[in-house]
Amino acid sequence: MTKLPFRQTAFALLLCTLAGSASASLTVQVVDSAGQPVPDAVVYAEGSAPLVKSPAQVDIEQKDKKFIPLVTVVQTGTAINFPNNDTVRHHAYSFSTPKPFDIKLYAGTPTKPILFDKSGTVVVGCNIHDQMIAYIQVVDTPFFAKTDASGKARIANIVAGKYSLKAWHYKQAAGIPINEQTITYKDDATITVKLNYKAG
Ligand SMILES: [Cu+2]
Repeated sequence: MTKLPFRQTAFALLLCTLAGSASASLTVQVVDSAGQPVPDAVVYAEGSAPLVKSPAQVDIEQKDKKFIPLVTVVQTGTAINFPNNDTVRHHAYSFSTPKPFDIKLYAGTPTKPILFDKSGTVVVGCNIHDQMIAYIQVVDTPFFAKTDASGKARIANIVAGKYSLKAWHYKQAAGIPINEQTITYKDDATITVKLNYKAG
């Protein structure tokens, strides 16, 4: 094997490190008590790793008299816009403790986004259309994801460490504690979380 000059060796090592961190992820499969995959569940890993602030700009739009998406997960400190893409006006509000708010009857995008600065569940409704509902899970960690139709969520760019892995679903009755387990994450892994109730 040809010996690489130091600089090239260092560069190759750097590339390997970057490739490694880019691909590392934790996949979480969420099933309910009947073993059925649960879509739209929120999973998040709380640990002692230094927190990176996610500067993401998040939208919950209103279209066809629905909030889209139904479920949103954000890190504490994230601002969310509520653009109205319908021709009718909406009035988005919440009474939830982490962030009560009220965006009175409006069209288009409200001038100011709402800042979600405390963790917890925020249920959003529309004062005009009773059927409209959205759920926001605000979490104190940058390591979070939402399950897809097959009940799988991929937490990307999670770093090695010990975590409390939590799972929350909007159909879980108030008062049911959030599903929680302690995990040690090292490298790419898949973990199954079983909720203690039937989601379907
Ligand atoms: Cu409405």
